[in-house]
Amino acid sequence: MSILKQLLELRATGKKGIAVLIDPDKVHDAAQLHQLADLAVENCVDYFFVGGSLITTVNLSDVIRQLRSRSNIPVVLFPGNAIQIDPQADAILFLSLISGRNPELLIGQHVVAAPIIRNTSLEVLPTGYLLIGSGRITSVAYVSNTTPIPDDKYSLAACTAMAGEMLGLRLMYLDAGSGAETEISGRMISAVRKAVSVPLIVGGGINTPLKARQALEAGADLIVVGNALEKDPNALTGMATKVYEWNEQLALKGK
Ligand code: 1GP
Repeated sequence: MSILKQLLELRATGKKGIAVLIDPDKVHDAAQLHQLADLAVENCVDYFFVGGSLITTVNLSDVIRQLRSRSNIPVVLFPGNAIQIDPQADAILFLSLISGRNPELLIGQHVVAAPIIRNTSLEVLPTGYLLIGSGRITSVAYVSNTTPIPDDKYSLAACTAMAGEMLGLRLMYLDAGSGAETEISGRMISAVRKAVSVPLIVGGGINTPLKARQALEAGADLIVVGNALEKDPNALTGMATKVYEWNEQLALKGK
């Protein structure tokens, strides 16, 4: 089944998913990656997202190869720019940074990337990417040269997502940025959830089981966890358990 179909199924059934974000710059050695991959398998993680706002190393390809050698979890590219394309991955988030007004990240990089992607078998996932303010300037806000939507401007985020859906984007990704001080509030997630029917991905600053649960309750279909695992890979279990419990409860209700 294509990844888009899997995400649409989450949306349609009310089930939830979890993705682990791996920033190649934060990978120090193969052992660290293997540990994370093994934990991801144990915790039934749905996807690996691989990428970063700025990658200064040349190990993207190697990271994907290592993940592949260790698990069957699909690898989805989460690129900060057009050079972060690797044909070994399963899919690519074809991100349009619709919360910003930087033409390079609305269409410019896409023009560069399109012919390269066309020559691969990567599944293309057209995704509206919305950066939400989180207290301090994150790397992604700085590198993308865009102003995040203020965290209390619910209607602005909702209308942005709505416009993205009308433009044909198939997924929405609400992101506070990696390592955000504050995760996206439940009120913000639910405002966007009500505004669009496409699957909703939420990430940035989710680092405890409680925050994971709150994002799910507010309407995230898929949560993304990265920074917390760079500090403590075992933190994955508590957050993945919330996703598992949600899906179990849903299955019980259906019986
Ligand atoms: C960042 O949404 C991802 O783009 C994940 O954020 O690294 O803070 O978990 P964290």
